[in-house]
Amino acid sequence: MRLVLLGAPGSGKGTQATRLREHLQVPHISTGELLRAAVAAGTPLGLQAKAIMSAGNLVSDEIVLGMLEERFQRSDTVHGFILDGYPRNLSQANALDVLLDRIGQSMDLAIQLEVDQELLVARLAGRAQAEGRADDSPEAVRNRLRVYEEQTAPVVDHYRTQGKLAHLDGVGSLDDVFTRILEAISPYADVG
Ligand code: B4P
Repeated sequence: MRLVLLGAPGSGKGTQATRLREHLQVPHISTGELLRAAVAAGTPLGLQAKAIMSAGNLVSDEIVLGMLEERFQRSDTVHGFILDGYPRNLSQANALDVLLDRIGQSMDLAIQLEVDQELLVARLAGRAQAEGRADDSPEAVRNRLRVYEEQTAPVVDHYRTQGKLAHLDGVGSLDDVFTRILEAISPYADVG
């Protein structure tokens, strides 16, 4: 099945996508991870993205779409995928629809994980201590939450309008949230 995970930074997208990958046996495609890999490898794209990401801003639509198109060319995506961190704005949502249409596919479901702001900040502060990610500093987190509200929140309506949105409570244990996601995707279990 073809799934998009939506939610603010710290809402659990990456965390739950890792579990879903095992369950659905389809690849987990995280644009954040693809970008962090480019930064770590010091590629020209990575050098361009590094400062933008550290400040908590969005990398340009062209760069991210190019990366995604390249990833979709790999044969492991034919039976589906879990997209995490993309689309981040309406222009990316429209570009994704066009891209999928071109390869004869369409999204099955978008899952939105809802978590209140105070808890998001606490989760990201915890990760800052554990992993030291540059964009988990208090200042970058504040900016990422603002960017989410301004640019990414409208993407939720894009999928709601298409009748493809499942809005879920993202608060609770990892197992609780995972169970809610499994319930939401169960009608699509046979989608190849
Ligand atoms: P991402 O990598 O997408 O980072 P994120 O929004 O922080 O989400 P992530 O998946 O990592 O965290 P999660 O909520 O699972 O993006 C990073 C940056 O890359 C962006 O700011 C941007 O610069 C760039 N970028 C990425 N995609 C882009 C795009 N399409 N266009 C332009 N730029 C793009 O987890 C967070 C923490 O919460 C973890 O520590 C986890 O353990 C904890 N947690 C999760 N679930 C929990 C639960 N139920 N209870 C308690 N803790 C929980």
